[in-house]
Amino acid sequence: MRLVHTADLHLGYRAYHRTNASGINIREADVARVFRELLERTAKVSPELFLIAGDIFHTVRPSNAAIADAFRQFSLFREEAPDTSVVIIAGNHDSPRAAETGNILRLFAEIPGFQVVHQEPKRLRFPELDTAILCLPHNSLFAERQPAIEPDPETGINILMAHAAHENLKLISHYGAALLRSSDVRPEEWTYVALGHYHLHERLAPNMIYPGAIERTSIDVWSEANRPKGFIELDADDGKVKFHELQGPRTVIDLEPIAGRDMPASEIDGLIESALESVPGGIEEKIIRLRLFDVPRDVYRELDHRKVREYRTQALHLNLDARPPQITRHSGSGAPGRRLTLQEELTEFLKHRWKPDSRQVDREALIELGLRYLQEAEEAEVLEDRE
Ligand SMILES: [Mn+2]
Repeated sequence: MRLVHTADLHLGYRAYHRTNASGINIREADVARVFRELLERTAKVSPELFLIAGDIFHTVRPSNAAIADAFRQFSLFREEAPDTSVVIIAGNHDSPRAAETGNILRLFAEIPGFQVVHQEPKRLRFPELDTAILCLPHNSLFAERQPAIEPDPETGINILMAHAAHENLKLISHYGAALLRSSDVRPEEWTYVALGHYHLHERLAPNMIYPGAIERTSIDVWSEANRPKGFIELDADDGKVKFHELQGPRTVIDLEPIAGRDMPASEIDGLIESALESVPGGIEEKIIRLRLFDVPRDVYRELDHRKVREYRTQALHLNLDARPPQITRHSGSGAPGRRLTLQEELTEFLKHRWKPDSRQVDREALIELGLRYLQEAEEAEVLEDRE
């Protein structure tokens, strides 16, 4: 029995306020294109099972266009791979907080061969494959009564599929996801553990894997620079795992920061130019960040901003992130002498120093909200153009 495992599609994701000739946000179009590549290549593999471990959509209420496109593509997939059973679970991005809101993912259960688990834990059985899949969507892990995470002794191939943050991940914050403890999930008891939520490809055990998101859609998109995107193929009979790299994701480059201490603006201009010119194949259509450390505001103002604007029109997105010299105030966090990013500062403050008036406040949700606002501000290029 062979299966394909993917997660974190984030259909409908948008960023940078740049549209293509059809008026569609370019990043949304990127995600849709890579989604098509994923389905075409999965159909070529023609597995018995196709598992999608949550975050199909970027938001609980995706646009009609994103819903219609997903439905169309999944229906085409059905025609291309009529013998593949598809199992979808909901993630934190596509699980409404109130159950009565209803989950848009249920729509896909209308397609023959598709099953969707979006709320309660559920074990799906495929007797002809001697396979059982225990599905743990995001909301199921917050239920008062926690599901027993145990394989089915009657079935030969047992698969666990969950959308959660495994505690062995080196994450700063889980951004509202459920935490999966090592003591709850013992991979040696399962044929395979198919995880979703973490956007980087990560193999926590030979048979316990995060495939990673199919495009670079994280709040901190720079954490996904230079890391391959792809999906997993598993041969459940011999345990062989193959990572298929996707070709379509847009290039994201986080350039080596420039240390601008005691430099005149002209010298920094030169370093910016050579850094951007060092990008293989040029900066055109790419997503690029270049950090300038220890550049005082008056020096920053003197940079050649006309040139910078030119670079900005060539790249899809250029984040020229200048930080004035400042002594790190929070000892123990971050590298010595390095100023915290706004994102880090916000997370650190809300996590450790801020005392809420009410116990009702969901700290993780607030951090996520704050980070999202910062991202939106960054997308509007407000933060970049502080001159
Ligand atoms: Mn996700």
